[in-house]
Amino acid sequence: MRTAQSTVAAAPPRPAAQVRNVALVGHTGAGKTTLLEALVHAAGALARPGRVEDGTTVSDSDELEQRRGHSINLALAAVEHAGVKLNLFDTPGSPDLLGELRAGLRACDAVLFVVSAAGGLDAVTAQLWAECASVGIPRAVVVTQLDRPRADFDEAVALCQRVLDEAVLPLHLPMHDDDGSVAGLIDLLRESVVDHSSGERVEHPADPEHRTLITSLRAELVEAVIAESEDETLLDRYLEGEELDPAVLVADLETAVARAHFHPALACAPLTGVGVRELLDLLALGFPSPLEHPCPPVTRPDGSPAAPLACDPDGPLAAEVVRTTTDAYLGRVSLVRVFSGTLRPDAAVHVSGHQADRAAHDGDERVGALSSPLGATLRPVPYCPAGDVCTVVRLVSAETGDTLSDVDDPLRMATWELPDPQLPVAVAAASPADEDRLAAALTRLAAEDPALRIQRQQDTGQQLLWTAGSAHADVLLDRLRATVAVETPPVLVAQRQTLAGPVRVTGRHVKQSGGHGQYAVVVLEVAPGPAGSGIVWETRVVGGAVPTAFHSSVEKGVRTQAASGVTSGTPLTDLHVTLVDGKSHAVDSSDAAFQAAGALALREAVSAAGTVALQPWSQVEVTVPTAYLGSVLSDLRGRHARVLGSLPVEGDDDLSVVQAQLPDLELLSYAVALRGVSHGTGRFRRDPLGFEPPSTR
Ligand SMILES: Nc1nc2c(ncn2[C@@H]2O[C@H](COP(=O)(O)OP(=O)(O)O)[C@@H](O)[C@H]2O)c(=O)[nH]1
Ligand SMILES: [Mg+2]
Repeated sequence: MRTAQSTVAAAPPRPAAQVRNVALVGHTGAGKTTLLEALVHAAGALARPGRVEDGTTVSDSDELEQRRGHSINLALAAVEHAGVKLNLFDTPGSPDLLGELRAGLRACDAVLFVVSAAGGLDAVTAQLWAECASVGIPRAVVVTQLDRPRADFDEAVALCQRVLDEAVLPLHLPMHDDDGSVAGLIDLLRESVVDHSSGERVEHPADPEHRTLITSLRAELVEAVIAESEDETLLDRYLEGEELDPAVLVADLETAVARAHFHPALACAPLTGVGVRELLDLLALGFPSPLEHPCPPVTRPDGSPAAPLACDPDGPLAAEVVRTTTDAYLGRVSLVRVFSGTLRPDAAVHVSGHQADRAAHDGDERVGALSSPLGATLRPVPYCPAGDVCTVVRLVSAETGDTLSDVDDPLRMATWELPDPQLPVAVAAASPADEDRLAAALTRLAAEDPALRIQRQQDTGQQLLWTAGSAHADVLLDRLRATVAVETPPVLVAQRQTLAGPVRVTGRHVKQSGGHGQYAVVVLEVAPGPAGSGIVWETRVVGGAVPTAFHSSVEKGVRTQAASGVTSGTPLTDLHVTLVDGKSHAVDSSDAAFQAAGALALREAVSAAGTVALQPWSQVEVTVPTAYLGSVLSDLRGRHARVLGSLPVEGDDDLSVVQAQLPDLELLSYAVALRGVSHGTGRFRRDPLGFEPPSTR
């Protein structure tokens, strides 16, 4: 269902100086989608704002989002304000949907942190802020939902200063009516009041009663803003009491934001319209343009060096696919950020890129029409210059994360980093008739979502989706089920056996009838080996009882039998096997006979000594804010883990790394557990350790 109702055609493409790419981030429920809707409406691109509850917003255009009542995809709304093109990215708040968020961060030049005045800050948002800070992405804060009963702007700003950065400073203060409802804003820089109490937006100079409120806050703000000014005399002049031109202050504000030294905080109540216009102004006039954002590094598709790029519409083409969707009518729709050069409709482009364990791309294609999206509504544009974002139809091979470049000047951008997905979900076609459709649907999912890894598990034969968490898994399963009937059997872990104890056994392959080459006798000593040792082979035959030529035949017979298992098809491992003796026949011995004798001997060993079931274990490295270290450790102990140690991350005391070993069975849902005990902030990676008997737990 298409609900986004654009009232205007797409704005013409603008040079990079007049483009702003901004991602809205914040936890689920903070109010991002509602705020974006108000911005789009205020910018004149919507006749009437939609509501999240009704599934009518621009950014929650997907049926799944409408059903769930919150965003799961990266969405883009492109609008115009004050002669500037604003590409506004709405991101999902769940830490499980980090893949969509990362793509949004890649495509934007600045981030707007959306904080609910009634909700507080979550750990994931704080973590994300720190991450943006470490790479110097310009940031601002908007305190939204001011109309809520327990909304407290001052408290929200104080929290941001404490948790995010003390350089978060308000540009406005909310102004309340006698009944406590938000009536408007006090603009600290301009020393004016924006009054909505009449139902219209009316601006007038601040009254004396507001002046006292303004004075001290304004001083701090102005000093922070002009500290970055090119004009070094400004601060002195200000301190000497000179009135500074608000236009000069706004220009310096942009510099201060762009350098990521200062983070303006705005007040907003999108449902009443308060603060919406001011936010649009800040985005258009106070946020940095793509010209101030260094291009991601590029290489040739083979990894050899290429000249660094600048945001230049006449430079070589370098654009990146940040989102891929499939439309019933249009086919594949790719959302593309152009970093250098100009993308034109129907142009031939080189597509290159690769994700871990996916096919590498390196070929030429032709792009179809270009559009500037407003949610699901695609509005045609004639071209897309460096710094801008557009959607492209008809790219067949391009996947999320791939680079588009000139055919004669192929380039590849290093793609953005994503943590390894760690929550496995098994999927199977509900009927044989669905199998082909499932394979096609999985290929499509993989192309759309770099946060997903698809694996056919050799041992168990299961088709696994490795997802970032339960919310991600739910979204993927919903998508699959839209086209194919799938079941989700429990995820199995690989099983192994080893011998219960050492034995000495004989394998006799002696056939009187059946012709040549049927005589082989081997004596083996078979003993369980240490965990993870696999099958260790040794020969200690004296006096040529088994001719050297057949030693490897025996070994092969043993290894093949171990791999296919003896009882219930469970493979055997961690065995030390020694060939100690045997018999051969000058004419009737053969490679095949000695293989058969080796296999027989192993079967003998199993029936004589019995077996022990083994479980796979893995080594995990958990990275978590030190504040949650205690809960993570106690949770690990509850999972029979061997905790090897924990250390602060070098250069960042707020983060700790835990090394532990635990059974794979306990790891099946560890992604979900870690999410819980670390409030969404923990990450882990795993390396297989081998198989161990249950008693070692
Ligand atoms: N009263 C009020 N409710 C809001 C406001 N902003 C969002 N909401 C509601 O809060 C819920 C979450 O909002 P949404 O925009 O989906 O948040 P998101 O998850 O950050 O995109 C929805 O039910 C919204 O209707 C606001 O400013 N005032
Ligand atoms: Mg949302």
